[in-house]
Formats: sequence, structure tokens, C-alpha cells
Amino acid sequence: MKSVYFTTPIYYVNAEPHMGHLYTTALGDMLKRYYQMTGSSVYYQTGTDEHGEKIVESSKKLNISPKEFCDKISDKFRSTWDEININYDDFIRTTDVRHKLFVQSILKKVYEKGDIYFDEYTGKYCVGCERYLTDTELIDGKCPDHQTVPKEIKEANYFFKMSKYQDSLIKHIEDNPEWIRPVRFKNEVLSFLKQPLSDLCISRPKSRLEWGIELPFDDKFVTYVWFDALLNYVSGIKETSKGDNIFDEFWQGCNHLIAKDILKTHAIYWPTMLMSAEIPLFNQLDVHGYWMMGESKMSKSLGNVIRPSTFDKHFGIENLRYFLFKEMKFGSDSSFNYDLFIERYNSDLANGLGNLLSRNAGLVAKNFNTIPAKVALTCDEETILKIHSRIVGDYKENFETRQFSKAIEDVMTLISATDKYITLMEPWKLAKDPGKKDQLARVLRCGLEVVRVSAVLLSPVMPQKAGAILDYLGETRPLDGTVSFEELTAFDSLKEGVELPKPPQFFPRFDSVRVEKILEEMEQETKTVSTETDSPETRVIEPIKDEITIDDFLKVQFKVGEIIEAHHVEGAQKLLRLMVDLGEENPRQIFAGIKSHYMDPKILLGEKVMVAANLKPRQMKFGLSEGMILAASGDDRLAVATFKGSAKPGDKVS
Ligand code: ME8
Repeated sequence: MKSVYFTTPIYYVNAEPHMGHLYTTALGDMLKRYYQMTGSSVYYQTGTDEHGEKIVESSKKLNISPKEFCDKISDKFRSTWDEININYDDFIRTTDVRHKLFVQSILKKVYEKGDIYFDEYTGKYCVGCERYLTDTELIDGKCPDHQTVPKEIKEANYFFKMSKYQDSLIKHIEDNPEWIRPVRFKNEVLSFLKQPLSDLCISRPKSRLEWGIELPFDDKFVTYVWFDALLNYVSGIKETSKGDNIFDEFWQGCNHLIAKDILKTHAIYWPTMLMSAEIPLFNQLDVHGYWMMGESKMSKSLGNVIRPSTFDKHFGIENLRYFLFKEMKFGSDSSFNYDLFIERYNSDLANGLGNLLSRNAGLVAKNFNTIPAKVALTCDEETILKIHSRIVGDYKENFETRQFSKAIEDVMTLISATDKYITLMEPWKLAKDPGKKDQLARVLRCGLEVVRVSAVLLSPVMPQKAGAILDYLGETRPLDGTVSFEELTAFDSLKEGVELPKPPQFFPRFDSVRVEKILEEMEQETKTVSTETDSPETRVIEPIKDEITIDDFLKVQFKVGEIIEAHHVEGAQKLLRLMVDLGEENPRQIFAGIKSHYMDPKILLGEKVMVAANLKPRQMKFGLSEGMILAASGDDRLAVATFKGSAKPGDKVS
């Protein structure tokens, strides 16, 4: 039996769980269920990342100790996952003793081997930011966020010889082209590795930060948070919270699930750390894109954060999982908005799967009471059988190559073909003719069989809903691999004689009035009412402005710029501060009024945007703005204009 080990990033406890965290965590849950159903032994770990400077800062604000603060937020993550039925095996915290001891043992090993050295570092330290700032970040010598001159600090620290492993890492990536998926992230890492790697500073002096794991070879220092955090993936299975060591069974099947924000730390820091510690490399790094919060026109202020438990109460978390896994092409970014979510739910689940079930089950209940016995299939069912065999055949490959949206779309193709078949066969007419009982049984069984198979295939995506449907249809075989996937999905294996009471409403339709009411309630609950935007309820089309000549137009020089840094601006309600590479000697600082539309500014990193490059620089309250990035907007929506393909920083846009 194959052993597979899935991990999510361990989340920082300086924010409560939101939809981005939910996606990766639900992804691990879905994969665990899929691999179990198809016969693997699976272990799934998630957890929280609790050290670092920010945590100390957040705890001070609440006047509690860092540990108390971490306990509180870590609990929030764990209880959220419990509330929404995430089937994790272990929840690791970097403050767990088992983890601390493991980190220290690895540090000792790496140090004794000579891969850690002591060196002095000089930099400009901003206490407000609690980090070193680069010269390009300063404006008039000051930190733009805090308007203070950073302290020149000469700090001695420990460094990990990451550069020593650069060539071995490149070789590993080239020899294992599927190791980082999708392939464009592999290419991104390889292209980064064309530059010489610098060594990694892995300590912080206790004089500045006490909250961390003490270095085993120098008690005046704590471990840098990433060197500590990444090791959770191993510490958690070397000693599980039950006290078992399952490393030998699961490590070789380790599959890390992350979003692209932490690609570099996972594809470079982590494998070089493993090489130095002489631990075999993990098996796979699966990298997904970002969920963006496009605001729904149904709500003015709910756009930015969706609390998983609030969402669950009102719309059902499994319906959200369905949407997320169908909508996101693995590796690309996707946008969430309520309109689209409701549209997909109504068309696929309420009108699709739900309707197919209630139509057929209702007629069975009325005409047979119980599921009728098998009747030989005819050429009428040929199309359905063909689609069934294709999609069941492709299902495993789609899951294993992380093409979840394809696997789900396939199920919907089968459902809509069956819907057409039912409409054509008109079972309600057959029911009126006592001589056509067999024909009626065949058609209704076929409709219900598609519902059964669909529920099996969708069970990793929506386990509770699928389970309830299977229970209702009398399909009681477990989905944990004890019955083979082939048997579970074989056509026409619906049990006869199962009593079908009037079907419950598995997927009641959401009508717009009901949705508006729910959104209002959620708005009250989440108290995220924004004071900064007052978007109109109805769409106003901007009139076209006065005509200009081509010469006027050509005065504006548009260029491609790559966003290399993106920050919130303290005290500014709408602004993000972006550092944009225009292919010039230094990147430019641009302030953009897009904060309310980008939940996490990191989402913008690496985006190639359109910049009006020859605007006169503007001195703003927060610093100099040296250009303008272009964005589309309407109602309360906004999207920055970006380039795909081979556009490079500095390219002319004409
Ligand atoms: O980076 N879309 O923690 P973190 C999709 N502690 N996924 C998102 C997302 C979004 N908008 N926002 C967050 C850390 N995520 C470190 C990790 S691991 C050794 C240490 C998810 O709390 C996604 O999985 O910032 C992303 O990689 C992760 O949360 C970042 O979580």
C-alpha cells in the first residue's frame, strides 16, 4: 500500500484563519480523502507558526505574553478546522516541545558539520517595522511607513551555508522535472537559481528578540523563524502528538501544499536545509495560486475576508469547497465573489445534481416505494455509459496531476447528459402506463445510478453532502479504500429494495432575495464595514471624456513594470506602497489606491503591470510617488491591468 503524507504551511498566528488558509487546508483534506478512497495510506498534518518578531508585537498590543497570544490564535485555527470537518491527523505548533527539541538537534548537527558560521552584518534597522530596510526602501533617508530614520545596526549573527548546496539543488530539480508543480514554478525557481545564492541568516540576538527557539550552541541567540518553521514537516512525524515516530513510513511520500507566496522558502531554503541535515528530500511541492477577493455587487463591504465558520453557517462550507476546487485552475490565481459562487451553486448543485436526485427519487418513491431491481440496459443508455466510463477512467489521473477542476467538470458533464436523457425518456409519462413498468424502472435506476456515482466521485470535495446522498440511496460501502474504487464506481451497482422516502433537499436553491438577506446578516456579524469606500449600489457607466488627438495620447509613456515589493502604508486607508521594476537602475516607488481590493499585498508580487511612466513624481504625505499603475474599475470592483506572456520590465506599451 502506498503511503502519502500531505502538509499545509503552518500558518502565522498574527491573523485569524481566512479563505486563503481555508483553501490550502481543505485541499489537504480533499487529497487525503481521495488517496484513501483509492487505496493509499495517508497522513495529513497542519499547524501554526508561532515564533518571530510580529508575534511579540501583536501580544504586546493585547498586553498578554507571546505564549498566551499564540495559544489563543492557534486554538482559533484548530477549532475552525474542527468546525468545518477538516480531517487532519496532527496539528503541530512550533511552540511544542517535540518541535523545539528537534529544531535544536538539527541546528546542532548542521553546526557541527561546519555549515553554520558566525559573521557580522550591518544594516538599517527600523524598530517600527522590526526589520532591516534596504536603501531603495528609504525615502529621504527615512522609513516611509514610520517616518523615522532607521538605526544603523551592526549585528553579529549566525549564517547557514545555503550557497554550498546550490549546485546539488539545481541538479535535483533538473533530474526530477515533476518535483515542483506546476512546471512554471519549477522554471521560476531554476531561473532564480541562475544567480549565486547568498547564505541565510538564521539567528536573531536575544537582546533584540527573545521569542524563539534558543540556538543549542549559543544561548544569546534564538533561531530565525523560517529555519524553525520549515522543520515542522519532519519534527511532526518524528514524534507525533500521540508520541509515535512515523517518519520511515511517511517521509518518502511527503507532498507539501503551499501557495506561491512561499515558493522560495520551500523550494530553496528547505531542500538545502534537508541536504545539510542529511535528510532525504521531500517527494513533491504542489504550488497553488492566490484567491483574490473580487467584491460582490450584492455587498459593499464583505469583500476582503471570509471567515470560514461564518461562511459555513450561512452558505455551507462544502458548497464553498465545491466552488473553490472547481473554479481554481491549480497554479493560477482565481477570484471569489458571491455572485459567481451563487451562480455556480445554483446551476451545478441545485439544478444539476440536486435536481437529478429529487426528480428520480420522487418518481421511485411514488411508483415503486423501493429502488427497483436491475433491468438490462439498452442503447438508450449508451451515451451515459460512454461518458461514465471516460470520466471514471480519467478521474485518478486528474486528481493525481492536480487537475481538480477537470475532474469536477467531468462529473457535471455526466449529470447534464443524464438530465437530457431523463427529459427525453419522460419517465413521468411511462409511469402512467402499467405496461411500461420495466422501462420506467430502467430509466429511474439509470438516473439514480448517475447520482450515486457522482456522489462517490465528489466525496473528496464535499464529504458530508456526498455521504448523506449515498446513505439516502442505500450505498453504505465505506469510501476508505476497503472497497476498491473500481467497484465503487462500476455502473449499475445501485442496491435494489432500498426504501426511498421523499428526498430531502440536499441543495436548496439560493434566490437573490435570500442571498441578499444572508449577506446583510454576515455583514453585521463580521463587522467589517469599511469607512473608506462608498460604492454605488447601481452601476454607473463613466461617460467618455472629451476627444484628444493622437499627439496628446502619445505624450503618455506606458511601460511594463514588475511589482517587486508591496506594502500596506500605516495611516493610509486606501494606499498600497509598491516598488516597481521598470528595467531602470533603481525600482520606482508608486503609491496606488487599491488597498481595499487586495486582501494581501503579497498577491501583487511578480505581477507585470502597466505603468504611466512619465508622470511628474508627486510628493504625497507618505513619500514620493513616481508613476501610476493602471487598473480597471467599476461598481465596487477593481483589477490591476497585468501582462501575461513574455513582457519584461521596461518594455514599451503602445
Ligand atoms: O507564510 N490565496 O504563513 P501564512 C491562497 N508561516 N492561499 C492563501 C492566501 C490566498 N489569498 N492567503 C494565504 C506563512 N494563503 C508561514 C508558513 S510553512 C513552514 C511557514 C495560504 O499564515 C497559502 O497556503 O502567511 C499560503 O502559502 C499560506 O496561507 C501562507 O500562510
